[in-house]
Amino acid sequence: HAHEPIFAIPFSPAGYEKYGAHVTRRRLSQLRHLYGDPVAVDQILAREDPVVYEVYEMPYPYRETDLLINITVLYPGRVGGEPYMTKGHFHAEPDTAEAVIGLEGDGEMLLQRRDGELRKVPVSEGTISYAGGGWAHRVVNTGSRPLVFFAVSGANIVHDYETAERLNFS
Ligand code: M6P
Ligand code: ZN
Repeated sequence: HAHEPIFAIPFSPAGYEKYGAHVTRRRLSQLRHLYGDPVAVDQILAREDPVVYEVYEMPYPYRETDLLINITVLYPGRVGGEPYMTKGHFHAEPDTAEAVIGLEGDGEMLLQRRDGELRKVPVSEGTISYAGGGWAHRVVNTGSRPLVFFAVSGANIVHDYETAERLNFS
């Protein structure tokens, strides 16, 4: 059955890429609303449009009973006083959990519930962090090296960026 994938690939962005991963590159110009200092954003964009993070994902026709597995490389950098971060999202419909395993580097996952409650857990080489359903999650690179992490969730998720953007992990 073509829709029931079996594979074993190296546990790294390069391994994913070698086996045909789809790579999504997020540049600062697409992420400017995440940062509190618009002048700092414009100063950087006047020179260059840096890649802030890349998500490597195997291009399967996922069914909702599959597992979504991706590797993200979140580069080190700052915008004003704030470190590079992912957009962050809720899993809507249904609220599925996600586990994140740190492979390289140092950072944190910010979690926020719809009622506003905010938490923070480490995402570093050798940690496994777990976001139960109902917690929006954003990863922040607090270190000076790329933060590389593996994430796994049910493939039934729908990314809700709007609600997370409204609450903004603040
Ligand atoms: C993690 C997971 C992925 C997500 C990625 C980038 O790897 O949560 O599902 O795609 O981070 O984060 P975002 O989708 O919020 O930009
Ligand atoms: Zn997620």
